[in-house]
Amino acid sequence: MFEKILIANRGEIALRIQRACREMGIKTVVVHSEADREAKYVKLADESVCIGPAPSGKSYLNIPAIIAAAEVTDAQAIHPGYGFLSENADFAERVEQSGFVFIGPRPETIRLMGDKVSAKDAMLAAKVPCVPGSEGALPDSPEDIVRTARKVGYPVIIKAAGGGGGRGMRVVHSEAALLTAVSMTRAEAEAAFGNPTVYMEKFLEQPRHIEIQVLADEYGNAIFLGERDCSMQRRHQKIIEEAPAPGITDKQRHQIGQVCAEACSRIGYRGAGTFEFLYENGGFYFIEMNTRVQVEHPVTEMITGVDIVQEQIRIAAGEKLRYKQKDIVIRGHAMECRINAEDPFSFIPSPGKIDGYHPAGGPGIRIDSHIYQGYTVPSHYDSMIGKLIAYGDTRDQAIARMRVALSEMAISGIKTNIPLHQELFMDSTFVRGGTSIHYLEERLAKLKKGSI
Ligand code: MV4
Repeated sequence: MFEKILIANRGEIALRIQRACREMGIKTVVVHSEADREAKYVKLADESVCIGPAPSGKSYLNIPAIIAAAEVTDAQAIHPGYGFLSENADFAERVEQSGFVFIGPRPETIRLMGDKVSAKDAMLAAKVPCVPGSEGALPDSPEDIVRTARKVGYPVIIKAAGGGGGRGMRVVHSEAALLTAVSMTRAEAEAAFGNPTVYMEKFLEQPRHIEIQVLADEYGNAIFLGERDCSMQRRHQKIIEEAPAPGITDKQRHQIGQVCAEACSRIGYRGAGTFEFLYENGGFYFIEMNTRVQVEHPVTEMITGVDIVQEQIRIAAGEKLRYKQKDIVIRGHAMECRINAEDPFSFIPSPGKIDGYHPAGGPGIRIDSHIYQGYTVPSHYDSMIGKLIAYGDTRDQAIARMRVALSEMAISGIKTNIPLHQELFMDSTFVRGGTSIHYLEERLAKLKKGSI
C-alpha cells in the first residue's frame, strides 16, 4: 500500500479523500491555491503545498506545479478527485511518466472515453445498449447525413465527440433544420474542443438519467455497485441523486449491471467508473462513461457499504478486487442533496463568510463538507459547499430523514439552496419518484410564472 498520497483537488472531495487515506494509515499531501490556504482540510493534511493563485487555471489545473509538489513531498500516488484534471488523459500520462501512480484508469482509457464517438464504439463492441444513431462520426456528405437522420427518425440530437456533460449538442426536429444544425454544432465543437467531429442519436424526449457504478481491478475482475438516479438537475448540474433508482427491478439492475461489469473486463477498465444511461420506457441507453469518482458516490456507499474512494486507492496500489459480485448486497435507500452557496431560486452564486453553521445529525445522516463556522466560501470555484446524505431502510424513511435534516441544517452569512431542497422534498411528484431529467426545469418555470 502507498505510504503517501497527494490530493490534487479542493473542497469537500479533498476532505473525503483525506479521510479515506487517514483510515487506511496513508499520509496525505494537499495541494491548494492561495484562496484555499485557510481551509481546514489543508491544515488537517500531513503536508500542504501552495501551487498557485486562486484562479484554477493557475493552480488546480497547473500540471507542472502539481507534479513538482508530488516530487518535493515524496508522494507515491495522486488522487485527482472529480472535476479539474480528473478526466484529463494528458495529466494521467504525465503523472505516470513522472513515476507516480495515477489513482484512476489508464490514460488510454480516459482518452477513449473522453471522445464520445470512440466511447460509444467501444460500448457497442462490448454489447452495452446505446441510443440508436449514426454508426460512429457523421460523414461530411449532406446526402449521407440526411439519409442517417431519416433512418434514425426525428427528432434527432447532434452531439460533439469532444463534448459531454451537456456541452456541444443540438436537437433537430425536422429535415429542414438538419444541415444547418450539423454545421453549427461542428463549428462550435471545433471552437470549444478543437475537434469538429459530431455524431447523431435519436433524441429521447422524457428520459431519466440513471448511472451504473462499477469497480474494476487491473486483473480483469469487475463488479457493479447498483445504480443511481440523477434525473433531478438544472442546466446539467445535478442537485439531488438517489440510490437505488425508483422502480428499477432487481432483474433490470442485475442485467444492466452485469453488462457494464463485463464491458469493464473487455476494455481493460481499471478503477472506479460510471456508465451513464438514459432510461426511457423500460430501456437503458448508454450515453457516456465517467472515469472518475463522482460527486454522488456517497449514495452508492450508503446502500452497499463499500467505500468507493478506498477501493480506488487499493486498486491503484495493484490489489485484487476485495469483493465478488455476490458480496454486493443492496440494502435500504439513500438520497443526496447538493448544498450550493447560491440563491435558491435565482441560482446566483453567494460566496462569502459563513458566520453560523449548525449541521444536521441523527440516524442515517451523513454530511460530506469541508465548511465550518467562520469559513469563507471563495468566489473562484464551483458553488457546491457540501452534500447532505440521508439513508433509510426504505425510500420513504430516507425522505423523512432528509426533511428533518434539511430543517435542522442552518447555514448563515451566505445564501444556500437548502430552501429549494425543502420545497422539492415536499413535492408530491418528486416524492412519488421516477421524474424525468426535465422535471426540475419545468417546475421552476411554473414557479416563476406563479402557477404553483
Ligand atoms: C441525450 C438526451 C436525449 N436524447 N441524448 C445531456 C448531457 C449529456 N451527458 C447527454 N445529454 C443528453 N443526451 C439523447 N439521445 C438528453 C440529454 C440531456 C440530459 C441528459 C442527462 C441529464 C440531464 C440532461 C439534460 C438535458 C438533456
